[in-house]
Amino acid sequence: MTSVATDISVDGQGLSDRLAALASIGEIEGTDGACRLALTDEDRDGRDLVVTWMRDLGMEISIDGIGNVVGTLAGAEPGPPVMCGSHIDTVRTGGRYDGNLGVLAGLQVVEAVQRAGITTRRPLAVGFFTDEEGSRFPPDMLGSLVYTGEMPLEEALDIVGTDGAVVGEELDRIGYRGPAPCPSPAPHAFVELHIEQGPILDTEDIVIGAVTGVQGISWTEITVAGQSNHAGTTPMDMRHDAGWVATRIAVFVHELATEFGPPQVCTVGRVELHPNLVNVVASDAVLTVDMRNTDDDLLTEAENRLAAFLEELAAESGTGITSRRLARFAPVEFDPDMIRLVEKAAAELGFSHRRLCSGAGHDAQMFAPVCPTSMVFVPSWEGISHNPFEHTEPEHLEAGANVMLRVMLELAEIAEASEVQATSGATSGATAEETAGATA
Ligand code: HGY
Ligand code: MN
Ligand code: MN
Repeated sequence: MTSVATDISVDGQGLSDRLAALASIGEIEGTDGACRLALTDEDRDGRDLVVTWMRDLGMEISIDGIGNVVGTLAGAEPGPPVMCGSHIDTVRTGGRYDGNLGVLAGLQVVEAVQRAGITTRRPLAVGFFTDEEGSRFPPDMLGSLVYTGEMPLEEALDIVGTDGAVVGEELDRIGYRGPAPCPSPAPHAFVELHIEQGPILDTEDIVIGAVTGVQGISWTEITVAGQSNHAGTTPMDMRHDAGWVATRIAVFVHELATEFGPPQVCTVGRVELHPNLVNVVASDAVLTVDMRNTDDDLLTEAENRLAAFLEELAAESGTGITSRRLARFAPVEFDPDMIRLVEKAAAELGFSHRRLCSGAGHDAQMFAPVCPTSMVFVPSWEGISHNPFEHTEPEHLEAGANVMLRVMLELAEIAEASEVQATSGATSGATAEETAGATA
């Protein structure tokens, strides 16, 4: 078994070309971004394109009952693969790189391995997981939740989306309810390349993030039942105004985040009023609250403070307020050896790097309990994401993919190599300006 480090690298231009081709599906006019909400026709078309690329690479395709797709390149020996992957569904204001980068960089890794005539001991796998965004069908990371056994398949198939569609019916409609059983066997290891989606790497001018974990996530949907009334004739003290209540909730959670301080964040991202007319006091409101913190106790405290506020507000406003949890994930820590592997690969390739915790949720957090897992981050320009103007420099995309390639080769081990130029094994390039293992 050849275990020397190799100096193979991915085709950076090929990666950018595939990202552009995928972004053309559901493209958002005048931007680099795309809208491919989970299980829509655009998602189906994106899936078809990536499956075609996987087949062109000679990968064996597996589609499971929730529509997760995994392409596998055989290794010299059978057994659990070294897996990379992410998602190709987007939010409505999706950027070109969120999720897509981790999947398409995986295909570049496979291509580079084939080009170099390398056979790895373990199989290599690239996956894309259904409905990672969760914005149409909550919770987020739905596909990887089912893949790793955290949610029963039947429960996931029954989920009703924000538009009233049902997951199982939409999977059937787009032809992606596959035969592979859920949950799936755990991979040997899992690594996800992703844009940071926050400002840290960009601000500090650092190329690679060795991700230590993911912060806790809490999504709540709140329904307010008031009374529609005339906007002109109804005295203020006679109103049961769902619009006003929804606004009070948004102000409350914003002030709660300020009171707790970083890393606590709170977001009211969705508000629907009924009848939503200029001259009618709103009778109904449905809104969502997204709360996150790296500390699970603080996140629970924030949830409790919100619940108590809703009780007070219902009494004060004379409205009925109910809520339901859409998602709740405790903070996750990644495998220390995997984190070090990412740092080692970045250092060997001469990239500046630092540790940080992920503010966003990712499929990797679902794999952390079942196999050694970590993530590789690359910078997001101005920290912008979930925005069609999301941007990452091509050289950073390539850097991240090469770090992931090196991590995967280390984990999969090289069984045969026809054109490997063994390097001395010493680290090449500048020593990374490794900063202390601070987390965000
Ligand atoms: O919500 C998230 O953090 C991810 O984008 N699904
Ligand atoms: Mn993502
Ligand atoms: Mn996202």
